[in-house]
Amino acid sequence: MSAAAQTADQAWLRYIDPHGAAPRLIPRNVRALGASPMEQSAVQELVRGISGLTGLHASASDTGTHNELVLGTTEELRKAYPSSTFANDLGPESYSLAWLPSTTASRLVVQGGDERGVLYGAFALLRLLASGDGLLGLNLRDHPAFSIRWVDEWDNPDGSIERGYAGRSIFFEDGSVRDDLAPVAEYGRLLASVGINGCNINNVNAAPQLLDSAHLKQIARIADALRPWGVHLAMSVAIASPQSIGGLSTYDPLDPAVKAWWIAKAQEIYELIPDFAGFTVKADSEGQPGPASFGRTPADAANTLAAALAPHHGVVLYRAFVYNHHLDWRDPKADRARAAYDIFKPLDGQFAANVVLQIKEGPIDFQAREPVSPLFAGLEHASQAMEVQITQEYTGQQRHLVYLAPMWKWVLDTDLRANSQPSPVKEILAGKTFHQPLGGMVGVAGIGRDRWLGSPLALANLYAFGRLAWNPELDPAQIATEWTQQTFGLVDTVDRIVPDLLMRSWPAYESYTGPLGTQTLTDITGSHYGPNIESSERNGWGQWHNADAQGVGKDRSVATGSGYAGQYPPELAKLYENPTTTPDDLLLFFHHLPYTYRLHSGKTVIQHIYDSHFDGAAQAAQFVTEWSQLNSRVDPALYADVLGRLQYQAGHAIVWRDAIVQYFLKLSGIQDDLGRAGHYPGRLEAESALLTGYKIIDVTPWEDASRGKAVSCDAASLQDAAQRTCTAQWTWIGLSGHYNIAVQYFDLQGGAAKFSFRYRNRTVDTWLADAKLPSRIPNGDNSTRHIIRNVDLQEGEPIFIDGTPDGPDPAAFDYIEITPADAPSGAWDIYSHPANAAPHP
Ligand code: GCV
Repeated sequence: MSAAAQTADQAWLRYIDPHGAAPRLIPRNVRALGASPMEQSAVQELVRGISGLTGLHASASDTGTHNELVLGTTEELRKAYPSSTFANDLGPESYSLAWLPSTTASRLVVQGGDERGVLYGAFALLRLLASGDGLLGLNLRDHPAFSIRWVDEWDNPDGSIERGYAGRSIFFEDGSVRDDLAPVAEYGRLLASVGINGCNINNVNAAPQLLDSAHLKQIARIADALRPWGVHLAMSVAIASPQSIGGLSTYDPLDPAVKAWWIAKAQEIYELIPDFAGFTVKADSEGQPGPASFGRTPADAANTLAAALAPHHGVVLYRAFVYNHHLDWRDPKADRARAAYDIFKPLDGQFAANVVLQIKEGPIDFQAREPVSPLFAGLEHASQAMEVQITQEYTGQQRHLVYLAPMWKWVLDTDLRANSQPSPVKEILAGKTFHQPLGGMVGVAGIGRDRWLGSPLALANLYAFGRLAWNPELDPAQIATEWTQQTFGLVDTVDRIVPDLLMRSWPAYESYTGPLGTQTLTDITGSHYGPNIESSERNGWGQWHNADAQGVGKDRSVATGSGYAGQYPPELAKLYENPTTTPDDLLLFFHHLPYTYRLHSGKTVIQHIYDSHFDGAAQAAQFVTEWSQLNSRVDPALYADVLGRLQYQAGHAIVWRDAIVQYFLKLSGIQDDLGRAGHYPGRLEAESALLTGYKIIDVTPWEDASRGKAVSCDAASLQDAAQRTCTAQWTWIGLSGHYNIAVQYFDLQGGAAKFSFRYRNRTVDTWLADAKLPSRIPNGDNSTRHIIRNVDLQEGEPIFIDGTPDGPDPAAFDYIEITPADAPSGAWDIYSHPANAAPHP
C-alpha cells in the first residue's frame, strides 16, 4: 500500500503497544472453520491485530494445532468439535468468546451466531487486547441492541460531500464511482470494528441518475468492497426518479406505472447487489420532491418503495425530517419543531412492516442542544431509527473538538414516559416499548479522503456512534477511554487526558455557543459555523430564538405558545409547559422569558449567558494547556496537528464568546455582574489605531467583530502601490514588561493575506491567512487568533501590524490584545491581569 493510501490504521485500528502493556498470552495461530469472506476478514484482522499488539508473529492456518484461536459459526463449531458444548442460543450478529475446555489443548474460540457474529467477535477480542485486559478465563458473549446500525454518507456523484469536513468522497468523482475503492474496503473495516452493518452511500438530497443502470453497475463495486466486512450498502433515492430518469409522466406513488417502475428498479438492484440493504428517503423537505405534490402522504410513498423491496428483504428508511421552510415568523403558533409530529403521528399504523421512520434526535436540526424529539413516543405502530450527526455540521465542523457521545447518550437515556410507562428512547429504538420488528441508529458520518474525518480527535465520534448503536448502555467516558487506548496505545497520562478532554468538550461548546436551549446561534442561512444571532430570525426557516429587548426564547407552551410542549406524553408535557419545571438547559427552547428571570441555578438568564460564554471560552483555553502535557507522549506530527486545532478552537471560542456577550449586552442593556461584558482590558481596537492604507469597515453581523468594526486594507489607495501593505500603529502606554500579543484577524476564503507584527524597526513575527474557513467576507466564520509570545515592550514605544492583501483577501483584522506573558491558563484569560494599554492618541 502506498504511503498516501487511506487506511483504517489512520483511525483507531492501529494495533500499537508502545510500552508493551498489552497481554501477550493469546494463541497466535488463527484458524477459521468457514471459508466465507467475513470469516476470512476476521482471520486477517486477528493476525494483523495480534501481531501488532503483541509484537509477536501471528499467522493464519488451515490445520488445527494445540494452541490456537478458532473462529466459526455455532454450526461449524459443533461439526468440528462434536463432543464439546457451545452456546446454542446465539442470535444473528452475536458472538461469544471463550476457551474450549480441554486438558490437552489451549483453544480460544470466537463463536458467531452467524458469520457476521464471528467478525464482530474477532474485533471484540482485539478491543480487549488493546485495552490491556488479560484473556485468562475469558468467557464473554454479546449481541447488538439494534438491528439497524447504519452510517449515512451525504456524498454527491461529483465527489463533493454535503456537510462533509474531511475532503472529497471515497465513493464518487466526476459523476462516476471512483476506480480506486481501496479506501472503501478500509472504511468497511472501520465500520465492522464497531459493529456498523449498513452504509448509505449517497446524499439524501439524492441525485436521481445514481439509480440508472450504468451507475448501479458501478455501485455494485462499492457493495463488493464493503461485503467482506459485513456492511450492507443502501442508497438514498429521489421520489421523483420514475419521472426524472424513468421517463414516466408522473411520480405519484399510487400510480400503477410508478409502482411497477420501483418494482423493476428493485429487481435490477438486487440482481447486481443481492444483499442490498434498502432505500433512504428525504421527500417534501427543503425543496426535495415528494408525495405531497400529488396529495399523497409519506406513508403512501414509503409503502410503494417498501413493496418493491420486501420480496428481497430490503427496508425503507423514511426520514421524518419533513417541514415547511416558509413559515410565518410573525405567527406565534407557527413552529418548525412541531412539524415531524404533526405530519407523522396521524399516519401511525399506516406504514408497511419494512418501513422504518428515521427521526432526527431533536425536533430541529442537530443543534448544540435540543430536547428529544417527541415523535419517538408518538409512533406506537412503526419501527423507528434515530438519526444523529457524526459530522459536526452545527457543532464546530471538526475544527472544534466536540465529542458527541454524551449528547447521544443523554437522548438514548431520556425516558419519554409514553403511556406513563418507562420508555427510554433506547428501548423504543430497540422495538421493545412498542413491540416493533426493526429499529436502531443512523449516523450521518461525512467521512472523506482527508483521514476520514479530517481532525484526528473527531474520530472518537465515529467510534462512539458504532459502540452506542451496538450497546446504548455503554458509558461515553468508557467509550472515550477505549478509543484512546486503541488510537494511542496504552500510554500513561494519554489515557487520562484524552478522555477527559473529550468528555468536557460538548459542555464547553454548548457554553460558548448557544446555552439554555437557544440552539447554536450560528449562521443558519449560510455556513452553520460562526456566530450570527439574527440569522435565525425573521425568516421562514424556523430556528427562531425570538430574542428582543426584554427577553429571549421561543414560547412553545400549550397555554400561550406554539403548543409544541403538548406533543410529549403527559408527564413530560407538563414538565415542559411551565418554566419553573423545565430544566435550565432547555428552558429557552420552550419559553420566552425576561433576561431577569431566575434559573434553577439562581442566576438570571442574562447572567447565565455572560457566565457560560466566559466559562466555555476559558475551558477551550484549558484544552490547549491540557493537551500540551502530552508533548513527547504521542506521535509528534499528531501532537502538533491536534495542538494547532485546539489553539484555533480556543481563539474561535473567544470570537463566539464576544459575539454573544456583546449582542445580548446591547439588546438587554443589562450589565454583567462581574464587569466583563463589553470590557476587554488589554484590547486595542484596529479602528482606534493610526492607520496607513487600512480603512475602517463595518463587519456583518456586527457582533462578529469587537465593537462591530474592523479594518481592511484598501491596497488601491496606498501611495506606494508597489508595496501594497497597510499598517496600523499604536503606542504602548502600559508598564514595561513581557507580553503576549494576540492578533484577531479575518482569514477569508481565497487568497492568503500576509500579516506581520513589527516594532523597534524589526519584524518580529509574520504569518499567512491561509486556512480554509467559510465565507468570503470578514465575519465570525473566519475571525482567527494569532498569538505572538513573550514580547518585551517598553512604555511609550510604538508597535505596528502590517497587512498585505492577497487577491480577494484584504488582510482585514479586528483588534490586538496585549496580556502579561505569564497570565495563567493560557493567554486568553486576561481578566485577572489587565494590561494598561491605550490606543494611539
Ligand atoms: C442533506 C440540514 C442540513 C442539510 C441537510 C438536511 C437534511 O438542514 O443543513 O444540508 O441536507 O439537514 O438532514 O436533510
